[in-house]
Amino acid sequence: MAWLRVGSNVTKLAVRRTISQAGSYVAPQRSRYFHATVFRSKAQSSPAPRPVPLQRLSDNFLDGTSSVYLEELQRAWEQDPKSVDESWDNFFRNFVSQAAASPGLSGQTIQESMRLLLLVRSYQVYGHLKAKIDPLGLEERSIPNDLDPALYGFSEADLDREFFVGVWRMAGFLSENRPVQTLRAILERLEQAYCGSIGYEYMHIADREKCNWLRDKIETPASTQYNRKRREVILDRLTWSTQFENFLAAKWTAAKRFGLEGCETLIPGMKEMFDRSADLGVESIVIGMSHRGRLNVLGNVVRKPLRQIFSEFSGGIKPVDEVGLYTGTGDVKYHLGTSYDRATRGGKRIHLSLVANPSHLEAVDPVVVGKTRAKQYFSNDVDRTKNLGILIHGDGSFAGQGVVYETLHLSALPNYTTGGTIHIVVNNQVAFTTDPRSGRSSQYCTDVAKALSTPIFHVNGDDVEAVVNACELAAEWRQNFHTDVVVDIVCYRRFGHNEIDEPSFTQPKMYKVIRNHPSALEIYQKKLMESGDVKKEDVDRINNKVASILSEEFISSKDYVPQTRDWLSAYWTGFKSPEQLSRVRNTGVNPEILKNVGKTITTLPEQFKPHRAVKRIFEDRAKMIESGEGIDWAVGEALAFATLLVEGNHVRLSGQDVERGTFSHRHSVLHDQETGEKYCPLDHVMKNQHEEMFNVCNSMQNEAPVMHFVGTRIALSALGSLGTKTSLECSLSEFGVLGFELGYSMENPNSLVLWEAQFGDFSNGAQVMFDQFVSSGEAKWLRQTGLVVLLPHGYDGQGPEHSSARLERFLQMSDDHPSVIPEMEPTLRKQIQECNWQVVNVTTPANYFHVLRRQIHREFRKPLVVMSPKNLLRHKDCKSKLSEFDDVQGHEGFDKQGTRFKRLIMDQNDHSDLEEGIRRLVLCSGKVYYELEEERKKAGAKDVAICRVEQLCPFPYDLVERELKRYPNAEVAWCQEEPMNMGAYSYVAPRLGTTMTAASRGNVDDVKYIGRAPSAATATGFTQVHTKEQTEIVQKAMQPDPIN
Ligand SMILES: Cc1ncc(C[n+]2csc(CCOP(=O)(O)OP(=O)(O)O)c2C)c(N)n1
Ligand SMILES: [Mg+2]
Repeated sequence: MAWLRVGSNVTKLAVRRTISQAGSYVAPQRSRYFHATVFRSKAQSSPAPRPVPLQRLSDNFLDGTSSVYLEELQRAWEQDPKSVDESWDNFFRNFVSQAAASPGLSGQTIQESMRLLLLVRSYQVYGHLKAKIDPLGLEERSIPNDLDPALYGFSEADLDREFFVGVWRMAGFLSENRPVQTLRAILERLEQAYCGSIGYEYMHIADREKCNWLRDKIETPASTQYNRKRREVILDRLTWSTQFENFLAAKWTAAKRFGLEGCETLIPGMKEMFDRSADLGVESIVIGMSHRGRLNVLGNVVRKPLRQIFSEFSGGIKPVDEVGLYTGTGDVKYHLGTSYDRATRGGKRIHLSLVANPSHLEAVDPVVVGKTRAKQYFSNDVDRTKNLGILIHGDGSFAGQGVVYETLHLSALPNYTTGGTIHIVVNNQVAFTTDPRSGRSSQYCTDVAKALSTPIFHVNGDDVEAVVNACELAAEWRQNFHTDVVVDIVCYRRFGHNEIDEPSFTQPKMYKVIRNHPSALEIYQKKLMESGDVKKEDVDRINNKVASILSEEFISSKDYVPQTRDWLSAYWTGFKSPEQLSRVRNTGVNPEILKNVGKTITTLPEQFKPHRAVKRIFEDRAKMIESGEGIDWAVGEALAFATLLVEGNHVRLSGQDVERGTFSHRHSVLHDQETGEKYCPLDHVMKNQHEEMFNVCNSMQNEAPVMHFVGTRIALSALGSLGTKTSLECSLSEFGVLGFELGYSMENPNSLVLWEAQFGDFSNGAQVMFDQFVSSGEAKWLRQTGLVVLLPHGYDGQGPEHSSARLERFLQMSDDHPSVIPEMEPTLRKQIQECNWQVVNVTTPANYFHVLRRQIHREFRKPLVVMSPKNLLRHKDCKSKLSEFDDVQGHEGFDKQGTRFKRLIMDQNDHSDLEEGIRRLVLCSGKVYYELEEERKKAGAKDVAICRVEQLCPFPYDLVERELKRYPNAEVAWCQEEPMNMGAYSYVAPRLGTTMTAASRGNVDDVKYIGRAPSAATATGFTQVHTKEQTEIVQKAMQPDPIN
């Protein structure tokens, strides 16, 4: 039966020729295909079939058995329509009624109907492979056989026969209400819809409603037409985009600007996308993009004043000397961020912010999404339609950088969704010097997005109207379906990677074509003038207007002086820059409030049936609050969250398994053991508390409903759709999730945003975030963040990947000076403000409480890295009294430092201001303290003092000096668990040395080291070796002989 399967080459050619000669049908030109694709060989082709009796028919789509079945089905239906399934009833009804209505249809067999359906479907699925999306026409790609009418048995003779192609519950071309048409008209329309300047990839989306919506948009011809007025606006915008680059090129001939030439249509595309989004309710857009075209987007889309851009381009003038003006270290011009309000075509106003980003491609992606999510929370945008995130990517980086997937992967998680990000790829078909063939394994650079049922519109970047159309469609999709969407603008890069690069070294063929290729503006001007929509005078008028404004702005740029810090925007008004003094405040809380919130967070609803062990934990917690004694780590943390919540702050804790806590200590969300329902005590510290005010997001998969208090009763809320604590998945990602939380934290200072690594060791998966954003973001871009990073740390014998948290990395990036002691007088101290971040390793629940509260109770924001404990979570001595949390003065537990964070904790042996008999002062940080204390007791080494440096960075010079004075005869040692080349030693030693010099106690050479020897691995994998090493460390710290 092989002859029945596929049409012969001869027939196929004939059909193609006939079709291509017919009117406006666009003939495929093989040389213009964009990317090579390997498809089935055509060698098995055979003669085209004519309609055959059903029982003899057998082909790919309908084997013999099914055709007989079909005939029988039709017969049965004719006798009784109800005897067949509803879908077949619909099918036959349409088929027969259409046949009756059109005499030309009488010859249409069921097999032909089925085959026609498959042909249409093939266009929907594979049409993009034939679309003319490459402006350069360089890459050949073969068209799949599936788009060949001959494959379906149609020949030239069928072109003018009439057919009906309706299908039940299908929109667009296949909708059941479609009129009867000739095969020629059907093919013509399919080519127009699917094989023009836009290639649509959407048939991988499983949802019928979404597919139908897109089919309707794609297959309805009217939706792609623009009237004269719109065309003039598009022309104006394209002129701005093109002339902006020309102007920069003419004025700064040798400067790197990563121009947009070759993709100038991005600007009208983005502007139309924003206009459409605003029409559909968007009020604020957060944009992230890399180098390419950034200046053009800043000037023409975000509307940063051109004079400012030109001024920065001329050398980046530092702002004038304003009192307290912090200018940081600055960044290159194509990394800076900004935000403005601008009017839209439809007369609305929209707020646009472009997030500052580092060179690291795509690293800004999760930051933008996190910031968007925070905006949605703070503007009560519950259906996520007012705030939108837009990411602009390069083709190489979109395909290559893993953080792209990590970001996409967050898009549907309830605690991370933003209701859809719009992605635009500036696909110039090259990455620096690398061709797509060598740069990715996939057909398209956008294939990663298909993992998420994301529609992808590949559009020819030379066809500005098609770009605008795809951008508008993306905006509509996002507002309708609240999921991600991708616009892939296939374009080229007119110049090299940057303007001083020679592209012909590596892409000679491509650049030969580019040299003679007209710009998108020239193409559009010609098209509009030929169509009569605009005249030569109109084109000249727009050109002259743009040129003269650019020149005026250039002249003004010479006198431009930036006056204000734009980082103090919106919620940040009144916050202090590193150069403006902000006084240290106490962070203790009124005892009554402490008791009240303490009660709320330790009491469970009566009907709730927790796990037995959890029940006990909560009973113990309740006792801690009641007695005011023995507060443990989890309660200390919960009290910090609860008190911040009652003060009106937002608290968000994110990370893998953070609900329960990796070490099963937190239990912030409880599960009813009978019903599976969840209960989160911290959701109830306020009356009518917003469900997202406390947001804990982890990787548990359970989708149980959440219990809410209604008065004294408990009600079960139905599963909400967006952003409720009903489905608490978090991606198993570090880079993406940390970036998200960073972006989230930057929106509003009145939010405590925490990211917890499963073990601190895994944080290096997010190293780019720490290096490029968290540690240096304020210095480069003047943006503050109070993000808290919790990194479980401590040597407990759990092996090399579960002990270290790489404390040394964080300290090595700290910018407090190792040999200069800053002003430390309490009323004048700006040490933390001037430092890039804080690194702490705290040892008591109360100190943890205060360090978290301190993040909010100050007039500036600074990232906080916490080496958080593991075994201290349950350590019998790691307990605090409730009085250490309160704001009462003069009672037990209130020392000179007041109830606030203690940067250093003095020896616990009640030492006086002068202890001449102490022979050694051991300084340490973190849980090793408790082991040292135990050994001191065991060894009876009362002449050894132990101080805890709770805040490593910035270094507490003043307090260390005080302790040095207290023990004038003591040998000074630093004790740590880590190997010598790791941990805090290399950071502490020079600073301790500086303090010793200041106190006339020697210098860095006099700092004694107690800890593990240098090592490549962070820890041993052998428990016995670990125990031996640990014992040696604490014994050495107490040894009678001096440390050498
Ligand atoms: C993470 C990272 N790796 C490498 C680079 C160096 N680099 C800068 S641009 C570029 C090519 C990017 O190609 P593509 O994404 O296609 O963008 P295009 O420059 O073509 O617009 C590379 C490799 C970088 N900036 N960031
Ligand atoms: Mg590229």
